[in-house]
Amino acid sequence: MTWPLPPFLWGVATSAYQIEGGSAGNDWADWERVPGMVRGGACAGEACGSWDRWERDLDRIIALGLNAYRFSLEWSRIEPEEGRFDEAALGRYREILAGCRDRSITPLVTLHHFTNPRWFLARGGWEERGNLALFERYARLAGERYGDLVDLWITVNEPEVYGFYAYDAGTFPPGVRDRARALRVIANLLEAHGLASQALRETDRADSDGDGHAVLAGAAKHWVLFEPRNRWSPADRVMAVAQHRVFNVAVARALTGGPIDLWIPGVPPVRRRVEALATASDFLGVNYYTRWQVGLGGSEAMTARPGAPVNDLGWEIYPEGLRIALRECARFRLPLLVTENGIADASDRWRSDFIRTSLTALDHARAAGADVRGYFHWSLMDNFEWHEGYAGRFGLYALDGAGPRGERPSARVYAGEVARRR
Ligand code: IFM
Repeated sequence: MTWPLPPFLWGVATSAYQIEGGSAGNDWADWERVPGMVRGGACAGEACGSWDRWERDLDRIIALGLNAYRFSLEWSRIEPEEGRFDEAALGRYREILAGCRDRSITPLVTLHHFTNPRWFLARGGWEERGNLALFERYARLAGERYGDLVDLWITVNEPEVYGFYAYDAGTFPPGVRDRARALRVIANLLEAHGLASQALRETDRADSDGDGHAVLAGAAKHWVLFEPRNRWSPADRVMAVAQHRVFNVAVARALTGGPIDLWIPGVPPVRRRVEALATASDFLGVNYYTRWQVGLGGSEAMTARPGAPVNDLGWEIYPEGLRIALRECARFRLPLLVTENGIADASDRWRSDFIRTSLTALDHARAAGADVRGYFHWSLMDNFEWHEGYAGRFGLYALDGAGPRGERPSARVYAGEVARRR
C-alpha cells in the first residue's frame, strides 16, 4: 500500500488500564485482587488519574514538543455489559480525541491493550473463535464514533505477549498454563486484527487530516531479540531460533498479510489462512525493549546477558538493538511505526542515554532503508505495569512527583532529541 509521507510522528504511548484509574469492569480489576498475582499486592487503583486528568497528559505531550499520542480505548468502559454501550464513556474518549486535534496532536488509537471486559472473558474470551464477532462489533462502533477524529488505528497490542502471558506463563488473567491454548488464543487475536481492520475500513470513512486516507491500520508487535545462552550449544541455538520463529516471525508474517502458522515443538500447530488478514495492515507497529538469552539449562526461561546492565525489571539495557529489530521488521515490506520503546528506570539513571542511543539506532535503521514513520516512547508517565505492579517505572514523568511537575530530567533529553530531528 502507498502511504503518503506525513510529518514523522514523534510521540509517547500509554494504555487505558495502565493510566486511567477507576476501571472496575475488566478481567484485570478482578485478577489484581487475587493474592500473589501482582508484585507487592499492588492494584492499578487510581493509576495516573488520566480518566479525569487527560488534559494534563495532553499538555505534557505539548510541553515535550511532540506531535503524536498513542493511547487505548478501554473496551469495558465502552461496553460494560454485552451489547450495552455507555454514552458517557464514549463521550469522554471523544473529548480526549478532540483535545488531541485541538493541540495538533495526531492520535494513534489502540482498540485492545491486554484488558478484556469481564463479560467477554466469562464467554470464553479469546479462546472462542465465535467471540471474534464481539470484538468486530466494538471496532465498528469505534470507527463510527471516532472516524472523523482518528485515521491511525492499532487493532490489537502484542497478541503474542497476551497469548503467552495469559495462557502459557499464567501471569495475566485468566492465568492458564497450557501452551496449546496459548497458540489458539494468539491465532484468534491475529484473526481479530483482520476483522477489526476490515470493520474500521467500512465504518471510518472520514479523512481527518486530509492525506487521502481515512484509515491506516496496524497491530503492535513486541519484537524480542533472542540469542542462545551458550552459543556453542546446539540445543540453545535451536531454542533461540525456534522462539524467534514463533514469537516474532510467525506473528509478524500473519499481521502483514501471510497465513497464520503457529508452531512449537510438542504442541499441535495452529494453521489457517484468514482472508481478512491479507489486506489488514497498512503498517507494522514495533514494540522494542530488550534482548533475551534462551536455552535449555537454568531455572529461568529467559535471562539477561551475564554482566550486562539491566533495568529495574532485570531486562538487559540494549537500546542499540532497536536497529536490529527495525532491520528485521523491514523484511515484512510495510511501513513501520515504533509503537513502544522505553526503559524501567525509577532513578532516571539510564533513561537519557537509552533515549539518545535508541534514537541513533532509529536514525541508522532509516538511513539503511527501513521505512519508519514514527517513534512513540513508552511511556509518558509511570503507570501500572501489569503483574509487576508499580515496580516498573517507565515514565518520562514520575508518578509521585520527582522534579518540577513530576518531569524527569530524561524528559528534557527526549524533547531535545526530537527537536533536533523535527
Ligand atoms: O507496559 C507494557 C505495555 O503495556 C505493553 N508493552 C510493554 C510495556 C512494558 O512492559
